[in-house]
Amino acid sequence: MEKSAKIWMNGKLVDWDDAKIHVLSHVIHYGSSLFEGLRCYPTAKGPAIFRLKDHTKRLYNSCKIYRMEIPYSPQEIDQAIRQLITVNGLKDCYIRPLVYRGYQALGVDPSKCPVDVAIAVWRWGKYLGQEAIEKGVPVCVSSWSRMAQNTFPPMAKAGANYMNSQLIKMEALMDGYVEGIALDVSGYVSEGSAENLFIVLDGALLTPPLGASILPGITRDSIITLAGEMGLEVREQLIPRELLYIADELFFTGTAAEVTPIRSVDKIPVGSAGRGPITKELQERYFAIVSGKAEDKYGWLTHVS
Ligand code: PPE
Repeated sequence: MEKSAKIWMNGKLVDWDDAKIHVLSHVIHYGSSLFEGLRCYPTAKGPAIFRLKDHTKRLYNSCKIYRMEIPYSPQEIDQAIRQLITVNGLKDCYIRPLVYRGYQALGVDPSKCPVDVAIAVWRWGKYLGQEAIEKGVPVCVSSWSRMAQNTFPPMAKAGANYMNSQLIKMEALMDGYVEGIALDVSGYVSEGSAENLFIVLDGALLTPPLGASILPGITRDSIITLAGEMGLEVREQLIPRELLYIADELFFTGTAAEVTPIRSVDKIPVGSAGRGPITKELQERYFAIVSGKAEDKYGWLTHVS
């Protein structure tokens, strides 16, 4: 990965190579971390963070679910992110805020361990490859299911949930795909290892509901809004696996993946096996907003300075 100069740790700016924690920190043993992922894009008015307040809100929600109190206000976190981007001199970066149970005592009960906060920023290119945005990616349906809703709450963006994501991703890569789509424990379509999923079918846009073990994606929410602007009917509904094979278009959304078309599922071509017209139009609207080229009607951009 491309190193930056500084990382924010518990209110201090430390050198990238010195941003270390103790090996007996609670998080390392029991996965007790909650995190976010945002992107900052270059615009004509300087670098702008996409949906900063919504990401910070989701971080607080994730921590609330796990009874973790963040020792900073949301305003302090937002300010720290902006300061960090400026200090590192970045225009275009990925932002990773992380809240975790630190070093004090081992044992499952986290209550004795401090709640530590770190924020890192670095340059991160196209998540699923350079070509993916135009040509789409080949994916499979994973043999792994997403965790059941009453096991690891999927609405919390917890580090531990990504053990499930890793199984999905590794299997997909080993089998020659770029990504895997997981079903939920009832057999309905859930999401990719790190992306939400949309289906275009007969001119309507379908996406799994919150109860299908998905992360409530902020890109997902943005796409639902942009689809509404285009006059598309959007339905959050349970999606049977076979709809993936007969969809007109399919695409992933996520901060890292942005809007990435899917060109095949289990080697069955999706539509014309490339980027479909509705996907393309949604992509264009999305990229126009994040880059400040389209009017920021919803107040989604926060300028760094
Ligand atoms: N589902 C999962 C499981 C997920 O991890 C992400 C984001 C999404 C959906 C989309 O959410 P949003 O970014 O709010 O639209 N995954 C983040 C982490 C990726 C990583 O490899 O790390 C991301 O895209 O930043």
